[in-house]
Amino acid sequence: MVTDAPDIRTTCPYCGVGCGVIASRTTDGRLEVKGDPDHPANFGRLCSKGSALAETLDADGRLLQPRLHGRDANWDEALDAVASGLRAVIDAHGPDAVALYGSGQLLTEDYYVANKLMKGFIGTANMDTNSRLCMASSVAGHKRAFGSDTVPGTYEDLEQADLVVLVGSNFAWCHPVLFQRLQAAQAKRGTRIIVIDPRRTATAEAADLHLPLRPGSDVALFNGLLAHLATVGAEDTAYVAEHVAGLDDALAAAQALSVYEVAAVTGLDAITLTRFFDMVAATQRVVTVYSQGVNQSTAGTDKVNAIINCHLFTGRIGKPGMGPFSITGQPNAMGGREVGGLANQLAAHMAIDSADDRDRVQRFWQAPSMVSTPGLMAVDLFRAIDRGEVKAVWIMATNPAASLPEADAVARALEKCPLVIVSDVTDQTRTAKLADILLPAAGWGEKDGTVTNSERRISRQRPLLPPAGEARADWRIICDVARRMGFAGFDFASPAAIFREHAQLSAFENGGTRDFDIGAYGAVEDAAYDAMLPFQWPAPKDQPPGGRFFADGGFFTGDRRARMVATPVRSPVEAPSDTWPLRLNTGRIRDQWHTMTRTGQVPRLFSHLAEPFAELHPADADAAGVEDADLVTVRSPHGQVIVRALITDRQQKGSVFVPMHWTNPYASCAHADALVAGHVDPVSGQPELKHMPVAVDKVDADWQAFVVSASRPDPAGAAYWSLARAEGGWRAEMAGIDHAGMNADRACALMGLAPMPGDECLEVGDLARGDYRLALVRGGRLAGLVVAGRGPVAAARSWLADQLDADMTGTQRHRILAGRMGADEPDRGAIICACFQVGINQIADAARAGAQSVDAIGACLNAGTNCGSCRAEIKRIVEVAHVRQAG
Ligand SMILES: Nc1nc2c(c(=O)[nH]1)N[C@H]1C(S)=C(S)[C@@H](COP(=O)(O)OP(=O)(O)OC[C@H]3O[C@@H](n4cnc5c(=O)[nH]c(N)nc54)[C@H](O)[C@@H]3O)O[C@H]1N2
Ligand SMILES: Nc1nc2c(c(=O)[nH]1)N[C@H]1C(S)=C(S)[C@@H](COP(=O)(O)OP(=O)(O)OC[C@H]3O[C@@H](n4cnc5c(=O)[nH]c(N)nc54)[C@H](O)[C@@H]3O)O[C@H]1N2
Ligand code: SF4
Ligand SMILES: [Mo]
Repeated sequence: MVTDAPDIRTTCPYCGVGCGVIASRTTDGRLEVKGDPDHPANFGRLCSKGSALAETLDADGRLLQPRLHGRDANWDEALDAVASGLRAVIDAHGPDAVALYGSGQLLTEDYYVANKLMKGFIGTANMDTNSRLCMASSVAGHKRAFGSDTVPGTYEDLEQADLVVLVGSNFAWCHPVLFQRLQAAQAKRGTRIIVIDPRRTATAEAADLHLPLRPGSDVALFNGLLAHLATVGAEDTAYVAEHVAGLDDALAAAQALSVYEVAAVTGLDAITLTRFFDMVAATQRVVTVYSQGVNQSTAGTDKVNAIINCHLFTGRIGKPGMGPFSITGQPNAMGGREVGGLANQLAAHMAIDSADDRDRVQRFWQAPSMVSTPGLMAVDLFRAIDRGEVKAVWIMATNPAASLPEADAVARALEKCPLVIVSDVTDQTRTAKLADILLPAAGWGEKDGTVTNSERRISRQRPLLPPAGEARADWRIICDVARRMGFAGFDFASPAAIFREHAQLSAFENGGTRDFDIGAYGAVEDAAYDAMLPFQWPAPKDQPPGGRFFADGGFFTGDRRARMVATPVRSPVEAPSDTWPLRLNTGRIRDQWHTMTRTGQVPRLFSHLAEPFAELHPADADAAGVEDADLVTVRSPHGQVIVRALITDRQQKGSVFVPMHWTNPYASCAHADALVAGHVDPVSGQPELKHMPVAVDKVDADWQAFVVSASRPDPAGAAYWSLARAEGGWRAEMAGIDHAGMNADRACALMGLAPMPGDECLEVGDLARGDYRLALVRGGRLAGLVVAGRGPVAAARSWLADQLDADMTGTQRHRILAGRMGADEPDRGAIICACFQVGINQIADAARAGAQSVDAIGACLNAGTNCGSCRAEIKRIVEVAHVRQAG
């Protein structure tokens, strides 16, 4: 029941789609969220993560007070400590001995003042951000091609295209609402979809054509495409003649390989290649969407330019349904680029290496110590910390000890660093645990400001609640520190005041020379800022906002022409060898967000995948002597993880995929980035996070257990563990190499439950004989359960996880102890639809009973009818069920 308290319109804090959210209050005081039907990014839709936002608001583990060297402190002490700590390092070692490492999860206003403080006042460009791991190659590719970091197109292009090519993008899981818009267009206008990804992802399942290319071989593929486009005469000669330079060199590089050589490099057969080439050549309205399979590579910038080359050559850019489209990851990756958050940017799309730009920004800011050279990029920055050259670092809204390559070395560098300041909403992250000074930041639902999505649309994030505890907005913390350091220019009364200055700078001496201009908002009043509707840039004063770029040229280079760039074929830096035979691919799963600090609070977001895994091809598993559900180590020279083997033919031979999400609060040893080397793209500085050679070996555990508990399980003594939330408590997987056996005391300890008088401990079996179960019954209800065995535990996990607090007085106790439901309670199997908690077995049963399509499944089970994130998987389950039936 919703009260008549006014609804608040805000923006989802997860991916770069930037969906509008409406929050309302129920009569019992809870907040509820739904998609905003009027927001032009989502028109009312939300994905599984967005739909669960309300459940993340009272997260435990919230950091509620500043902390100095492990003790609680008040804000005055903390801010003084930050200001005097930074000042002392600057005085003794100069400004380049301090650094700030930010995030695409900061709001534009936070980001703007952080960048201003570092680059104009402290006087160092050692301000980088996690966008270095995310968008840097796209930024560099845009700048090489367009002279500016411009995304030419809009989301509508996906709906107006006849062919959408998704390169290195698991769109169905990572940009689910945009994927739904694309699928709706597919149904309506027959848009064809091509997916270029080494893995057969949920996105690939929904495609007309999937190209499972060899990891890292995209440049060869797009060079091959360019050569083909030239051969068949697909050049837009007028566009190229008027607006493009560099054709000859780019074409010569592209023609260096024959189609057979392209086939050999990419591992694709010539027929598939030709089909791809022909589809692109024959279609005018083509959008090429690309993401981390492109950016996170030592050839990332070349991959971006190889893609853009094809669009420039055919003039397919900036027109309805056409263009290259770099899709952003974080909610404000684009805003961070606008304010110049990267170490090689200045502000408002101006460049550090331009004397004119430096002069302009200096005059605008009245800056006392303007930077003159680029600063250290993320990977180098943490190496400089390790060498002791950077002695103070302020980390905001990111978890580098988990998300940077060579993560264990990053953690060691932070341990050594004399002054580590961390602003976060939680104290649970690996990075927060290494902080000298911890600053509690206001989180989503408390913060106030703006974000910019992938299509350059600026939307408001509005507060729904007061900040938890003593938490404060990041912009305010930064300005307070700046003032304490004696800097003028940080007397902002509100985010609106910062936004005005940001907008004024974008228009300052611009006159159409820079793409980023939101001068129309330079004098926006507080009330108008509060009420601001989503708008797209450019939004210069007195001109209509938004739209596309470059249909008629007008590039931001000296001669206003775009550049086609010669992109020679290179391989990933490290090649697999006998010692390290498999390529590690890393990335995302559908229902978790990065290091899980927020999505990890929500039980249903664990129902799809609850444990860290390594996805292996059957042949590679065989070679390593690994069976499905075995525990395995994945090792590289930099570190190791222990995860569950998942053997599927979706994985290509020679590759293994490990998700990036599981960090220490949720798993004993699963940091994917502990394995990855810090090789970076020579142009963009973005690390190669997807191609690391590794080895996989089986772990011989003495025992394994599946645990459900009303308390947080305590895995002390387990060599492996992973935790997940369940309704009313927790679920966990554990394994041990000790031979201590299992008894009621130990099982209760694993559940994190101390038996109390009146508790009943129901025990069955004996681990020595291979199978042990214990249920702890409190007040007649299930309080905890351990199902243990010698190998991987077979149990109906989703069902058991739902039995916490179940009545244990009747037949249920036998079923629970057996680890299986009765015939009258069908096993849903692994949950596919997180919104309605519909499992794989239910979907397959319905398909066998006649439901032929995703919509038919929706009609009988509701699955896939809310957020739609699972529709691609439902389609696959329906197909497999029908094939099995036919066979
Ligand atoms: N559910 C969820 N959604 C998210 C996020 C999240 O944490 N969870 N994070 C957000 C963020 S910050 C980002 S940056 C985006 C990332 O969104 P995506 O880029 O779509 O996600 P990833 O899983 O990192 O990688 C995409 C794909 O690249 C493929 N790939 C690997 N190597 C290559 C290669 O050499 N060539 C090609 N063509 N493909 C390759 C991988 O197999 C993978 O399927 O997602 C955003 N959305
Ligand atoms: N191996 C591998 N590594 C990767 C990737 C990969 O694909 N593979 N992807 C890379 C990419 S694309 C990205 S974007 C990064 C993401 O990596 P991170 O940025 O490290 O991941 P998050 O878990 O999102 O970290 C955000 C932190 O900010 C906190 N936070 C949330 N809101 C606020 C706020 O308002 N203020 C403050 N101060 N803090 C807040 C959260 O609690 C959390 O601790 O990972 C990169 N690392
Ligand atoms: S697609 Fe999902 S995660 Fe991305 S902005 Fe929309 S609701 Fe949020
Ligand atoms: Mo990202």
